[in-house]
Amino acid sequence: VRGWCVLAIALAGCFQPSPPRGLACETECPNGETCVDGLCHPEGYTAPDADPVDAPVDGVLAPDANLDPDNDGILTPDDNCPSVTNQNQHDEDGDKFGDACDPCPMLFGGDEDTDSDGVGDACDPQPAVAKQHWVVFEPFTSASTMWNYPTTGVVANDVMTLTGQTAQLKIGAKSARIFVGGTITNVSSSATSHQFGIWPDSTTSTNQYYFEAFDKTEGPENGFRLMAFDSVASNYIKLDEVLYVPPLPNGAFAVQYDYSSVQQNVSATGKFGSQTFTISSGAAMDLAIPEATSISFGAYSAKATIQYVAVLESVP
Ligand SMILES: [Ca+2]
Ligand SMILES: [Ca+2]
Ligand SMILES: [Ca+2]
Repeated sequence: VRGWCVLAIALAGCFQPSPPRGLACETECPNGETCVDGLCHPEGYTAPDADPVDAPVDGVLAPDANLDPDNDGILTPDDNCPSVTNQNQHDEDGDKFGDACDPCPMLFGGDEDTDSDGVGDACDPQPAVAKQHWVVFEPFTSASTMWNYPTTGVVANDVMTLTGQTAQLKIGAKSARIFVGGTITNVSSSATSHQFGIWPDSTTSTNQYYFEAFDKTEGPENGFRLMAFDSVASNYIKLDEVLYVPPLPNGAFAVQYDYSSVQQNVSATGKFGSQTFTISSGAAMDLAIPEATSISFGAYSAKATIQYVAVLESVP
């Protein structure tokens, strides 16, 4: 009988001298553990304070510095990013998460972050691969030294307004997803061409791969397009396009432009007014896509009222 019992213990652990960790106990727990509030815990464990000192008392906040752990002057119960310093509390998409801690700051909801890389699934080129991070989210609450503006005053009232102008964001990336959104209107009914574009620039190469919405009334070139510019041959190469009837569709617009010098491809998706598009360069080309060292945004014979620009980078 004894032999059977020893064998049974070895195989199935049928004998337990005291309750296992995390299970109910009265006083007794395994060696190295202690019984607290009816459960076994590692020794040294203390029960959480049932009545934290910083809890509101009769509707009045206790004078405790812990209520503002990020020191932005906004007490935690009212802070839309309780652990990130964000004094302006700006919330671009109005989803109650401040831009500073919102994993997808320009899209209401969509904040699940499956791979926990800080970029919400709805914004993430690889939602199940933790390789992304936000480089910048720009809600235009104030002028920023990260930009070269065409004129002073283009940033006001939480937007950047470009009318026949280009603004340059002084950041780069090897592999980036660029978001821009706002509203667009054509400025002159007599203009024969309208354009909105995103031009990643490079200090190491004069090759350019850009997105544009472009139309010319005298020509057949109307559409949302991905273009390459070969500066050596002074040659423009159309990579892909979705046509629209000119002029440039007005109304709300949003563009998501993927630019990769690592994968050697570009693609874009978005909408202008009711016109949507999805375009892609496809396979790598002979004309190398350079690492972007800055990113320009421009509107011509059109007024772009830009509410946000955001850039995330994928680490190879
Ligand atoms: Ca905060
Ligand atoms: Ca938000
Ligand atoms: Ca993610």
